[in-house]
Amino acid sequence: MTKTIEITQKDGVVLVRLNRPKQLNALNMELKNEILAELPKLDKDPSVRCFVLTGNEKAFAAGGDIKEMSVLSYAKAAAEDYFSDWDVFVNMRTPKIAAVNGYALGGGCELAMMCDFIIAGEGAQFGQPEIKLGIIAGMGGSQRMTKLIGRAKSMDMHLTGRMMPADEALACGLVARVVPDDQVLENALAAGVQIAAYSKPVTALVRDVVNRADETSLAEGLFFERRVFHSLFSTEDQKEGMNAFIEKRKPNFKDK
Ligand code: DAK
Repeated sequence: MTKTIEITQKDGVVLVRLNRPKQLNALNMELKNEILAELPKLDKDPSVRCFVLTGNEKAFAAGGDIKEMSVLSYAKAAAEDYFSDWDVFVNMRTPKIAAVNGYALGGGCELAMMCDFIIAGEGAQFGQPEIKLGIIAGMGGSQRMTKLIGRAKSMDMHLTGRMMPADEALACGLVARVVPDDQVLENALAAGVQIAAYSKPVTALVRDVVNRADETSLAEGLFFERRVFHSLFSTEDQKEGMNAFIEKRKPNFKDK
């Protein structure tokens, strides 16, 4: 039984709701530990084909828990390599969608960016306001945001600590879709159901090849994509997908 997150599952999609509403879903250790205890198990479950991570109307998450962090020492942060364990979440191979309403600030913005893409409500606000607290982003914000929106805007966000509204986030590539606030979850779950119908090994490989673009040169990335592409012609799901198209029916993927 989890306390700081709620997990429900339907049609192959696991909905993970951050559940510390009084603290605007600030990410404390308990919440991180619950995510890292529960989600990797589900990641390995063949019936789980997509995650949707969400908060509530007011906040996706307003950052790391400032009260908890206020007493942290350098020695502890360094010795325990604070927050490197979020990599376990990032490296889960099942696709993850962030459904963002309200604030996604600091660690909240970073958590959204750890997902494969973000669907935001019109009233969503993104930001890396750590500078106001005398720290910097520590869960990947300076790196992931820079890759997503470029150096100029990322510097602006990290140096001023301002909030970025959803329309700007869409225009600069931080988010994939902006929809009316009351349609965010519905939209994200529909995308999840769509992804859930595809071959699970293939959706995992899509993540691998797209993520490779961040890590390598164009030539190496193209080489990697081609090799993965070739390998898929050894699968039953490739035959099923193409035969279904030719026979004008829905494919029934078997993850083989
Ligand atoms: N932590 C703890 N509590 C928070 C919180 C947070 N990040 N954000 C909000 N709350 C709490 C408030 O304290 C308040 O609690 P009570 O006073 O009622 O007990 C309640 O949530 C409602 O907040 P407000 O009263 O402030 O609500 P407003 O609507 O007036 O304002 C706001 C909403 C989002 C503008 C405001 O709450 C705000 O500015 N919050 C802080 C945003 C922020 O600075 N976030 C960045 C946190 S720093 C690290 C890795 C990562 C990180 C750190 C270290 N290592 C590797 C070591 C991450 C750091 C961060 O994310």
